[in-house]
Amino acid sequence: MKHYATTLLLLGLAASPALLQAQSEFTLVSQQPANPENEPRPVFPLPSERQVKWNETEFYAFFHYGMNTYTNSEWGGGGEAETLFAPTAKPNPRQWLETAQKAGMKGGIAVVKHHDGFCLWPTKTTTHSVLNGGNDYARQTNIPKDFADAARDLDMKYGFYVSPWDLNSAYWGDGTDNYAKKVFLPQCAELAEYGTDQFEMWFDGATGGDHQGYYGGANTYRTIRNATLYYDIPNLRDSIHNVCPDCVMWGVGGEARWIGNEAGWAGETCWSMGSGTSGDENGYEWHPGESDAKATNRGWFWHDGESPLGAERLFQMYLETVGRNATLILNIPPDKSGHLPAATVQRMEELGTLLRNRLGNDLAPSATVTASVTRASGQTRTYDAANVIDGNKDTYWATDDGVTQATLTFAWPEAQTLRYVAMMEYIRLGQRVKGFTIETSTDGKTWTKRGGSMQKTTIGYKRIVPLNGSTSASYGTGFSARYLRITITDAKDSPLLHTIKIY
Ligand code: FUL
Repeated sequence: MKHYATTLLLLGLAASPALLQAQSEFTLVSQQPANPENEPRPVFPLPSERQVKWNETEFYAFFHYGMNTYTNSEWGGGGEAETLFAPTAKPNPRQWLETAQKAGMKGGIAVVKHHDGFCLWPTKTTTHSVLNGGNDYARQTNIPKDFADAARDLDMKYGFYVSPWDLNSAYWGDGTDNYAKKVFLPQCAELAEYGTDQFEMWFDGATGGDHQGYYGGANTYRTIRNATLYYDIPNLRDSIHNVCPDCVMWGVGGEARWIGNEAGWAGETCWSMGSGTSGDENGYEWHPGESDAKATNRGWFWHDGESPLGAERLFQMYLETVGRNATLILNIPPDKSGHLPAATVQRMEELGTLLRNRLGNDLAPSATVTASVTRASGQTRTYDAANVIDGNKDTYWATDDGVTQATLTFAWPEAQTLRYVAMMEYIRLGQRVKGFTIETSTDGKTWTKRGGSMQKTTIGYKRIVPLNGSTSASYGTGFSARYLRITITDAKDSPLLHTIKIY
């Protein structure tokens, strides 16, 4: 009866001109666009081009240097006399970046203004700057210029930390929009002039509160309610992107997120959407994680007597951040001479050696790789398993749309000693993988699961799995095997992997 009534209703509707019109529109919408390359359908949200490039920077340095270096402080109050800034030598950003490069880092972010408001460049926006510093080295200091020049010379990425909170400025938190208009946006514009090739501007989200500030002599406590509105972030983001198209606006800027701790770890499950250590599988915006961590045992700024953490601990941080779909910005503070101390330089060299020795000799290209399922080729491109070992990040292995389980098997003619597997998704079409396993075998018949009790869920931009399941003692003796099998057990849609490296 119900079926009969529905049929009548449909017949009646079919005669209506409105429905005919709707039907023809529907037909148009449902026509599939030509897809000669048989490219997989995207899984939204997608990253912007600048976010992809930013992710490729992976591991970079943070350099906290400024007024606090000379006052043994972490958060100055903003009323410090400019003359207290008095480097004992000419600050040397080139040495900072050279050291970072030795550690295997691809770039760095220099703090050029911290919350105390003291500017490390000859700004026109305030007198609280190097121009009124305590000696000739101070007055000749221009960190953004020297930093950008050195980075270009060394072929490294660079960017600046410019604190939106400003404990020196009379305007900050005064109930008007003067601060954004007269100080903060002009400062960002000045900094953009030091190079259109910046990869990140770092904006901390501090909103004032229970820390007393100078605020132009008011010596009081101030708070703002909404950082995004107060700093006019949408406007700032557009203006910076007009000048620096690849510059990701971190933090309040909204294009990359804080990983939720300062201890150098991301969640084993880590989505590039949402917030915090694990992100959100269903987040509606691409918002990848960056982990800011200290390589020394005290504050962000240099304090006499401090020392760098051990290379093994730093390597563990690397595995728990870069190896878990986050970037790692590792802080190495210059001392009062404006140089990195010898102990820091040595530790960074040790870290670089560990990274090269452990994650530098990829065994995957010497294997034959086969997939249980492979997407049909397009006119000029394939989606074959071999794409994951061709050294090209633009070619990837894929299954057909909707096929979310598949295996990739690596086979070597001789047994290998295996310790780590690094996998990378083709994130331009979205983050997809939700579950995987890794197994090894000596005969291709009996398989043993590897990676201990670690969650084998997300991959994202990059996931590195220590096969012994430990990030703190990951190297060990390794596992002897002729075969390694990766099984994608669950994904939002066809898994797309562009690179797999096996060490
Ligand atoms: C925080 C700041 O308050 C710290 O001083 C430091 O700069 C850190 C990296 O970000 O939000």
